[in-house]
Parts: sequence; structure tokens; C-alpha cells
Amino acid sequence: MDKRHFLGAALAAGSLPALAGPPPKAPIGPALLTISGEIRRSNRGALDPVRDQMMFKQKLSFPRAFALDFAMVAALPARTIRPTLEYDGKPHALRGPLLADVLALAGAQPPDAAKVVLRAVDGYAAAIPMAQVRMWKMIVATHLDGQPMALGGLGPLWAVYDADRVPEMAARPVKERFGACPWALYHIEVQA
Ligand SMILES: Nc1nc2c(c(=O)[nH]1)N[C@H]1C(S)=C(S)[C@@H](COP(=O)(O)O)O[C@H]1N2
Ligand SMILES: [Mo]
Repeated sequence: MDKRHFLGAALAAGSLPALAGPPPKAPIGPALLTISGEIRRSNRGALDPVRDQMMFKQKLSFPRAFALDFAMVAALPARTIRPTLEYDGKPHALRGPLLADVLALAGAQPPDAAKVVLRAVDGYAAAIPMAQVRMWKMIVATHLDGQPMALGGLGPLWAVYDADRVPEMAARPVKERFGACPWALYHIEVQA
């Protein structure tokens, strides 16, 4: 086996030191979040224009991706934030893993200058620099006030942050704080 083949095999098995741990598992439940782009681990192949209708219609394309079901997101260490939401002007508890940790599961540790495109099922998308993802400690929320969030509501996954605790955002009117926060998040593209 030459060096390149060895590296390929090691990557496929997830056995490089930086990617230590068991090889990536495919989701058991329906995939709720698909991560593509600059990732080093994958558990599914290329976008399939037949089976991946919505992603196809939204003009996504990838040679491979990392897909997560709800359990995979919920299994990551979670934190709780309490931002004031614009929909009722009241603070709410939002719980979920750090977005950066979700990306790390796909073997993505993008530099601060790289952008991630957070895409929602209604086509809303926000391109956010990783520096901001880290500074704002953005999470992928799985629960609102202790309950899972409906598809058709704000869920099942919502990329969100604690706007009240980020001074430059807390200074803005509440309606201008969440442009970077797609609810019904279902796809993340990690750009170079
Ligand atoms: N899925 C989804 N998330 C979204 C939006 C949207 O249209 N769809 N709008 C964004 C914007 S621009 C803001 S200011 C807040 C609130 O948007 P809304 O007032 O349209 O709900 O949610 C953000 N997240
Ligand atoms: Mo907005």
C-alpha cells in the first residue's frame, strides 16, 4: 500500500490521531442535519438528485457529507442559553450543543476566517464567519424551554446564540438580533 492509499484508508476508518474515535456511524433516525464542504469525516455519499429532492431543488451539491439524526445532535454535550426572543420579547431557555462541536463531529475545524452557510428548510440561509460562531458561542438548539421544537415551528434544530450576552447585539432592537439564526436548520456548508 503506498502512502496515499494508506492515508485514504486511515481517513475512511477515522483512525488518524486528529480524528480518533470509532468510525462515523450513519444515522438511525431520519437525518435532520447534513454537513458538507470542508469536512474530514463523512457517513454518506454524494447528493442524490432523486432521494435528496429538497437539497437538489435548493441547488446544493456535494460529493459526500456527514448526516446527523436528532439523537446524534442531542448526544453531544449541551449548554443552555437564555436570550430574549423577538417573537414575544421574553427570555427563553434554549439548549443544545455548540455549533463548533457539531462541526467537529464531521471532522471540520474551520479557521476563523472560513464561513459556514446555515440553511433552513424554507430556503433562508445565513453565511457566518467561524470567528463569529466561536465568539457568539452559537449552539444548535434541540430544546426550547425544555421541550423539543416542531418542524413547522422553530425546530427541530435552530442555530442560535445568546444575543443578550453579546454586547454589540444586545445594544440593537430585539428584532435585529437574529438574522444569523436560521430556525428549521437542516444543512450546513463548511466553506474553505
Ligand atoms: N428558517 C428561517 N429562519 C430565520 C428567518 C427565516 O425567514 N427563516 N429569518 C431570520 C431573520 S432575518 C430574523 S431577523 C429572524 C426573525 O425573522 P422573522 O421575523 O422573519 O421570523 O429570524 C431569522 N431566522
Ligand atoms: Mo432580519
